[in-house]
Amino acid sequence: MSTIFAPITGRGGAVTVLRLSGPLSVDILAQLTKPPPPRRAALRDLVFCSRVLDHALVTVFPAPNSFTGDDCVELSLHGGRAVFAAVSDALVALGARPAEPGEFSRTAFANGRLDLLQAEAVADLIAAETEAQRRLAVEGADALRDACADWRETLRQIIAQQEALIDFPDEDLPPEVEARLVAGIAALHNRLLVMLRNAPAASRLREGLDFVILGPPNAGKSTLLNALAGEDVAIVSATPGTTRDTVGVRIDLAGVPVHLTDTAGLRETADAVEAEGIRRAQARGASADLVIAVAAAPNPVFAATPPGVELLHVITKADLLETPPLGFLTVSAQTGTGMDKLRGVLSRTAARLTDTAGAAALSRPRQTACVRETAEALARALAQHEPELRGEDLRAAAHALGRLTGAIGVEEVLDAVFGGFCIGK
Ligand SMILES: Nc1nc2c(ncn2[C@@H]2O[C@H](COP(=O)(O)OP(=O)(O)OP(=O)(O)O)[C@@H](O)[C@H]2O)c(=O)[nH]1
Ligand SMILES: [Mg+2]
Repeated sequence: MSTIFAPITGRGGAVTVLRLSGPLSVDILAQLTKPPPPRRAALRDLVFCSRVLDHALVTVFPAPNSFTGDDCVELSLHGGRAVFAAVSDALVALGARPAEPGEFSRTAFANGRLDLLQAEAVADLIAAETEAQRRLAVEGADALRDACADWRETLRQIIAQQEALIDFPDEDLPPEVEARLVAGIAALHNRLLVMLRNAPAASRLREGLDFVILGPPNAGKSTLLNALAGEDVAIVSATPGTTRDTVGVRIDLAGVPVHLTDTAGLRETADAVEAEGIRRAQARGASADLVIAVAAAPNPVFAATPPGVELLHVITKADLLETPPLGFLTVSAQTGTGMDKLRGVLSRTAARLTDTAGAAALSRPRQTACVRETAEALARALAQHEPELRGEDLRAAAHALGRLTGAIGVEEVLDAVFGGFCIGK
């Protein structure tokens, strides 16, 4: 087993914490300085080849009570590339190697310190940009682990009843035993279906929503994007056809992360570059969670929008109107009229599209796939009248469910989960 190291703090700070994990950790530390007693932070000079590398705060976490479950050493070094490079070189010379992305978490998983749902939740928490994402990572993941433990226990009991059904001859068993078993499978199947229905909302919250502004040239799209972003992101000018490429910005709508995109004005054009911009605008619109279709006062004409996408019609340049038309959201990005109302409508839409009804949430494709496979195996079990064959389907369900937490570890699942982590996790 190798001894690995990586920084566990971001670059650019006054301090970089470097974690060393594996069987040689304490020996390596002993060659740089006198190791302090376990779990006691001590200030030490790190000396290698008679050179002082840094004055660092050093802590030793003996196995198994460490992040990875192996012996760990944490060095709080002074920030900066040179210190980190010098200490890294010394660690390599003493037998350690740089950790792969996600390798600390993977080791923690292998040592039973984390299950896969917890590891994914840690990654999500580190990546969370908004309050709703933070809550999904903390509360959603806890609720999902509880639900998962509950499903596994229910399935274990169902499988035990099923075994009993096979082991005892027909005449010994009252008929309601089988009826109860089938009802139990159906109830569990239903609970999984409810969870699967909420999955798109949870995954949209994890990844962020995609809102796209579409409309004719000069309708005030770029001005609207800048006003909603609160910064000058896109170029605004009185010349129609100013925006050519799509311009995106991340905004936070009441805790939900939204990627807001400004696009080229939609019109017939002979200009090849503008035509490509319009093609991109339509493509972005077609895959959006919401298209904000804009048209400018005083004569608003909306451009054709992609079919099958949720639409919000907004009339811009309200300051050029005497009386706003009824039934339309009317805003002026220039004077601010109607902007609060628009923000409110957008926030409510974002909240609705990411609403998991407070339930435990499957936010990753991997999790959804495990639960879908489990539900499919249960559906097959329900359609099965031969107890032996039903037993097969139930075992397949248990296997698929086991992969959700990693209780049944399959190498490629582990690679997929931990490969998406960054170095130092
Ligand atoms: N009076 C008024 N003018 C506006 C408003 N919003 C934008 N404008 C003006 O309308 C013109 C076009 O604005 P843009 O935001 O560049 O419009 P666009 O839809 O992005 O245009 P293209 O990129 O060419 O498609 C500019 O001169 C803006 O100053 C508004 O609320 N009121
Ligand atoms: Mg523009």
